[in-house]
Amino acid sequence: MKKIYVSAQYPGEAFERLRKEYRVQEFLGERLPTRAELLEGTAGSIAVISTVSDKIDKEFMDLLPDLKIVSNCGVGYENVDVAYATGRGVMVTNTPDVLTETTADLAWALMMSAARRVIEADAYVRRGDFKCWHPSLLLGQNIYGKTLGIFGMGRIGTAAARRAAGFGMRVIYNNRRRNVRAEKETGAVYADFPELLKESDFIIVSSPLNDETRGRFGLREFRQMKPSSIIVNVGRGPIIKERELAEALSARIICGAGLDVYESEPDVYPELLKLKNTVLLPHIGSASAETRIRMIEMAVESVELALGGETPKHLVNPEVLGQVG
Ligand code: 8YV
Repeated sequence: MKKIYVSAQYPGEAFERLRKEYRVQEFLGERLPTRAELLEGTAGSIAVISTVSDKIDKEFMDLLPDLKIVSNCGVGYENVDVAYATGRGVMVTNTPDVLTETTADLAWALMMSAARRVIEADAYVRRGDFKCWHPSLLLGQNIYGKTLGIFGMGRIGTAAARRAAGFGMRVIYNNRRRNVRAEKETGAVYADFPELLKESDFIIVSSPLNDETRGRFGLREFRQMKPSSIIVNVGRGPIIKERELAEALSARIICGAGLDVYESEPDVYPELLKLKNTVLLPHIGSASAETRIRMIEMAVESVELALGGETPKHLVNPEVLGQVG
């Protein structure tokens, strides 16, 4: 039987159908494979279901002469050398849409937790410090009626913007290009980058990582933001310079931050861990049970289609089709 390698353990029954025709080798357990384990485990595979933590580069692909598809279980795929895959005739797919609303929910959870100091307040109660209510206790700031700035108005940014209607917020956004459909759907108004920084009370970063977005937020940008502002990142860690964010937060250049992603995961810049005005999560944007199951089902479907000689729905390198025999 031909081999399909899956680099993580997933909930649900997504592999049952595949097992009838292929040998499915999963990396089981609560961690991901090391580089050596990955290169060894994938040997002989014709398809790999990867996570965004697996580096799928030239070295990886050169070890797999029969590889037909890399089905990346995540919407982001910056971990895959797509150009090299295309040259090698390897299809690359991702799992968009199914995780959009789940990730937008988490952006809001981060924003609300940071604005209303939810994590600090929870710790306060658990420590046994709640002895007496006081009018100055743990004062946060309103979300209702404020200005939300979205950096990266793709699917997740649009879903986050849509939620703002219930909070009477004005929404502005910055994106590589105007997104007229999102404007119609959410009432968001395009702003240039300096305007986004200056006007927003909350900024949600939901863009992919690329040459234009890498390191886009640093001290220079934080200095242009309101001292009361809060920044949330559910996109990719390297869009924000973590060391400079920690500096801006401790000097109160901005008020707070909510991060789900980090510059060099799973490491977190140590100064951030010491700050009270940050909410730090371990990359759980799409981590609801329902969504994780839908993601892996979508990743499996791509493998089935590709190996069955059909075009997978979420092919990120359609140019490869001319080369696949
Ligand atoms: C995933 C993500 O949890 O989809 C993405 O790009 O960052 C997350 O939703 C994770 O990447 C799984 O591979």
